[in-house]
Amino acid sequence: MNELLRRLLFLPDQASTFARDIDQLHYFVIVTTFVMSTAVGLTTLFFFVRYRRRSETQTTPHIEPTWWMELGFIGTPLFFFMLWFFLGFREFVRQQTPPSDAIDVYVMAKKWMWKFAYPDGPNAINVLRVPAGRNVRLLMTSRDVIHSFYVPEFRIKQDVLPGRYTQTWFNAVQPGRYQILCAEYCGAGHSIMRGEVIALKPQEFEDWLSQQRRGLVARQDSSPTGLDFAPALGNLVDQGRRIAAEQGCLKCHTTDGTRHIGPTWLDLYHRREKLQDGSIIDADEAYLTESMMEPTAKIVAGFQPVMPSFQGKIAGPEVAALVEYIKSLQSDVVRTGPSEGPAYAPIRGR
Ligand code: HEC
Ligand SMILES: [Cu+2]
Repeated sequence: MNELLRRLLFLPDQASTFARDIDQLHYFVIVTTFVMSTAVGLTTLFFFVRYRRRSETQTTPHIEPTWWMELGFIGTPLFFFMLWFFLGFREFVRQQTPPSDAIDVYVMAKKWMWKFAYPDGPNAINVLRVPAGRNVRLLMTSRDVIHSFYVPEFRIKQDVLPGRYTQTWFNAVQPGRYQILCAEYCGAGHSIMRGEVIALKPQEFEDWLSQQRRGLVARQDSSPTGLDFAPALGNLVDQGRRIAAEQGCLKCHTTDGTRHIGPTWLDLYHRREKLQDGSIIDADEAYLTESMMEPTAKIVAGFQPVMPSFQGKIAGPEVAALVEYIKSLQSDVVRTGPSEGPAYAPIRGR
């Protein structure tokens, strides 16, 4: 049944763990609306014949529908609309919530290509290699205009915006090659902005990754400074450390837990940060990026809004490197004993 409907509707293969559920909702909506509109059409035809005007003097009687008829006419469509909304929303939330065991890949879109960067390894253009059967999270940003990352076989489509990160995730059920399209009209080359997901067997993926890493090390060794080709290649965390120093972030931020002009970066990732307006946010990738691009959008409680905006001063890959660097600053020792005063508002775990 699934296969028949999929073919009838010309839908592509179902290659991710989302695909079947999304399609099932699709079939449900299509079949219900199809049945209903056919019923309405046939009833209309029947009424044409049955209640046609028979004489010149015939008039239409006035009919007062009963309350239960009204209830039926309003309630039935409402019930279906609410049901679709509920099922769709559940699926939406699932797609918006990447599982915590996912591997991360940074995606940078620009006119007219897709760049993929693995946190501790290689970069690639237009080809995204992932292991089949594993959860993969994509952290995406654009260098110029709005693009949209779309893989029809996976049933995922997510807008990619300049100056901020959006995320999506997927789990490719089988090794294979799947087309990536841009689903947001982004200029003259929009239709050639194509890429490919190559889902490999997990072992093949590991082999590819370690081969790429060896290649990186070799290239790094042969370059006199070791940094010549950065930020195109190399370890994102190391790049981030270098960029933070170059851009002067460390004049205001520390990485050892002490408070300076700005909050410390130690344990910043996923810290539950209290803002000046009293709200509490989770310091995820999106928040970290926003803090660099629009520092005044969310001011951390207890600090002055003195941080300059880095919008346009640091490029997409550099932002990714800074985020990875901040994420790498985790203290795994939990300090016990008397506190030395807050390095930041200690609201974690409240
Ligand atoms: C002039 C000092 C200054 C510089 C330079 C500076 N910052 Fe900040 N930064 C601050 C202050 C003050 C805050 C807290 C107030 C706020 O939220 O705007 C802050 C907040 C942040 C936050 C949010 C921290 C939190 O605890 O929620 C991040 C992330 C951040 N900065 C990153 C950077 C990066 C990356 C750079 C360099 C590219 C940088 N900052 C450069 C002063 C600075
Ligand atoms: Cu595009």
